[in-house]
Amino acid sequence: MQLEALELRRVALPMVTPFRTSFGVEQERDVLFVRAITADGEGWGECVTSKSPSYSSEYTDAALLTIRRFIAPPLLAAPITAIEVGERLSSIRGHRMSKAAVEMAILDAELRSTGQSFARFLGGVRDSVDCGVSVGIEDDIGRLIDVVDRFIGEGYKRIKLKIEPGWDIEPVRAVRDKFGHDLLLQVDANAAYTLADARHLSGLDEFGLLLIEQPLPEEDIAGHVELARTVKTPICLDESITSAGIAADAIARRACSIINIKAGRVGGYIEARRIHDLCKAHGVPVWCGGMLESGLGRAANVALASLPNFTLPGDTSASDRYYAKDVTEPFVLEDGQLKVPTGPGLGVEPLPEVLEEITRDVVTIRL
Ligand code: OSB
Ligand code: MG
Repeated sequence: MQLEALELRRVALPMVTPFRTSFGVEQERDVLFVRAITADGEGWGECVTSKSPSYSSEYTDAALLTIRRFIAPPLLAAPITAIEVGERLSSIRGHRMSKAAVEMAILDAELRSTGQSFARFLGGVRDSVDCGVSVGIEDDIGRLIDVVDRFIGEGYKRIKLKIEPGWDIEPVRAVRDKFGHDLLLQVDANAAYTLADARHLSGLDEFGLLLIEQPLPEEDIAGHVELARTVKTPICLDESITSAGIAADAIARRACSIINIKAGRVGGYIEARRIHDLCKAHGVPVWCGGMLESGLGRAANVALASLPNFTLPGDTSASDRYYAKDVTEPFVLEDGQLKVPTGPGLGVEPLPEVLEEITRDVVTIRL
C-alpha cells in the first residue's frame, strides 16, 4: 500500500499508581501513537518508549525526532507492505522501539483492509491468554503483601516482583510465606546486579521461582552465561534480547533458558514472531512482556501471546492495572485471562473523546 501520511500523536496517560522499578518511578506515560494514513484506510501503532532513557537507550522525545527525520521518509517514498518495513529501514541502526511503532501502524492498516486480525496474521492458536502482573517496588513489605493480595484476588495467574539490591530475598520470602508455594512467582531485576552478586542471587533458589529476569546489564551476555552456571533459578532475558540474532546467540551460549518477548524492544511484531519461532525450535519457553501499554499496544501483545510457544503467563494485565481510563475499550480480566481480539487488525481503536482529552501534540508527516 501507499502511505499518504504518518501522524505522530503525543499523549499523556496518567497512571492509577506510581510504578517503581530498579531504574526509576513512572507516574504518567508519555506516549507516542502513530497513525498510518493510506488510501485503503488507517492503522494505529504505539511507541513503547518512556520519558527518559532508563529501561533502554530510547526515549519519547528521541523517538519523535527519529521517526520524523529518518524512519518516515523512506516509508513514504514508495509503496510498502508491513513485512517489508524492516528491510526498508535496515540502514538505520537501532531505534527499534521507533521502528516497531511505525511497523505496527502499517500492519494494522494492512490487516484492517484485508479483514484479518493480528492474532490470525501472527499465527495465534488460543482465543484467550493467561495473565500475570508485574508488581513494583513498594515502601515496605506490609504494603507489598497488600498489593499482591489484591492482584491475586483479581485473578492474576502469576505474580512478578520487581527487585533491586536491598529489595530481593526478604520480599520474595514474605510473599512465599504468605501465599504459599503453589503461587506462580518470578522476579525482575532490570539489570540492577553484577556478577559479583551471584552468590547473593543464589539465595533466591530456595523459593521455587519460575525465573529471574534480566539480573545483569543488557550487554552482558557472558555474565549471564556465568550466572546461569551458579544460580539454579532459570535465567530469563528481557533487555538483552534485541533481535532474533541475539536471541540465537544467547540460547546457544546458555545465557538464558527462557525469553521475555517485547515487540517494541526487538523492532516490531514480525521480529517478535521470528524470536518466538526460534525459541520454539530450541525448546525455549517464551512469555509476552509489557511496557505499560495502552489498549492499542495491549491488543497487539495479547495477539502475540496467543502463539503456541507462549507457555508462561505474560505481563498482559488488564487495562485497570495502570489506567483508570484506557484509550480503547478496556481489557478486562476474566478468570485470569484476556480475550484475544478477533476483529480486523488490532481489533480495537482509540475512543475519539479520550484520544482528544489526552493528546498534547500532533505532527503530521507527508511526502
Ligand atoms: O522490565 O518488564 C519490564 C515496565 C516498563 C518497563 C520495563 C518493564 C516493565 C514491567 C511491567 O515489568 C510490564 C507491564 O505490565 O506492562
Ligand atoms: Mg523486564
